Amino acid sequence: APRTVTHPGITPTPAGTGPRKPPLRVGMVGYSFMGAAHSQGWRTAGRVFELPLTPVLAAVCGRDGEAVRAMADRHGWATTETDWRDLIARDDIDLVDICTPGDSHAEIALAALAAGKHVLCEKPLANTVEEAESMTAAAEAARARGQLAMVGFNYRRVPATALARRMIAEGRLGALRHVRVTYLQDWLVDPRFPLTWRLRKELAGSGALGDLGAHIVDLAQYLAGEPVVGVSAMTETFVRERPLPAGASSGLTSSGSTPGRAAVTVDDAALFTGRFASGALASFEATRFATGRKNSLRIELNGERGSLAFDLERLNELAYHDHTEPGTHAGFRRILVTEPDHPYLDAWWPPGHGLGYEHTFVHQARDLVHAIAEHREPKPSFADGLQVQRVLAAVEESAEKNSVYTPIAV
Ligand code: SOE
Repeated sequence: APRTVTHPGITPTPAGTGPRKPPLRVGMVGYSFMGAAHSQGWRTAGRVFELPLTPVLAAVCGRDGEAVRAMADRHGWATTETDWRDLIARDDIDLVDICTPGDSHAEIALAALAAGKHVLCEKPLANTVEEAESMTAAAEAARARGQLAMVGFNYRRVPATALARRMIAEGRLGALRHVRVTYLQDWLVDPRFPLTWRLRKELAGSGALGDLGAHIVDLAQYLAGEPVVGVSAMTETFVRERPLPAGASSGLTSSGSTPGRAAVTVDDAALFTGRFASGALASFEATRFATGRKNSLRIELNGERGSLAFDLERLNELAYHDHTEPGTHAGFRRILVTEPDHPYLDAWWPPGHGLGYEHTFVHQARDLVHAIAEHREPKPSFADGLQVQRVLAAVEESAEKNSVYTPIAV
């Protein structure tokens, strides 16, 4: 039987109105939480933004044929595959979008690049520095052949964080002194929560560190415009054994458990301090045990001319303190990041109408399409993902050595 399943009623309709642009035919591997988020991105980008290429939801791949077909129907993918090798072998796919757990990122990305595809890979880029190095080397070789690769750190694409980057690049903070960043969730507090893939080192690479820490390291480096060059860290696994899960899950939700139990092999929380190349100091906290904190990513940057602060739970706002103003009325003020001259916002709703989490994936698709059409390296590149991976590895090394300061090669 043919393994490619075409869906009656779903044709790979290019999104968007206006004159038809050449298609960018996307094949996505993985169809759970991130697969759904990326689907929204690919489906919507060409409907909102004027794009040079039209994303086409050509194929989605997952091992469970029935489940992946249901996902394809729901999200508008034209065909399904049950083996990613078949997806990559297809000559009607231009870009492979990897939304699987970290243990398969390197293998799929290397095969996709070798097959001539562009690649988008979810964060963290890989589970180890070695894998990230081989992916980066392959991406650089592929770039010479006109193929491009990007890693999916979507929080760079919140309009408020993109505006923060613009303001920092304009020099509004002056020399940076402090970066303070936390990413707090609480979905693991219950010790009965089962041992899903996110709690197994061989699948996820690490725990809160790779899942949440990767985001805040990338965001801090992106906003600061420079790398972290050394860290001093502590990690902890508070609940060391958990029940085995009853069925498949996105890793974040419990689909019930079995009587069996096994060891948790990743960290529940990671705390570290870091030093930037310029000498600015940073503190990082990533945890799945901060009761009451659901998806709380906060970053504050203090420079000699001013400060900026962002909170993902109020993502349409950016707080700004201009320290050059007279002290009598200086202080943090709230910028509502909903205006047409703010990043990404000219294409959305009339001024004042806010955006949410899913829009970051639309912006990610938009930015990647532009980079591909304009033959520019997309950011964050695999090299940026590798740099984050080096920080994560240094955190683990430092934590193992009782927080000894661990330098990072940049
Ligand atoms: C779970 O901790 C998670 O879904 C992460 O995997 C995502 O990268 C983050 O954006 C939200 O939280």
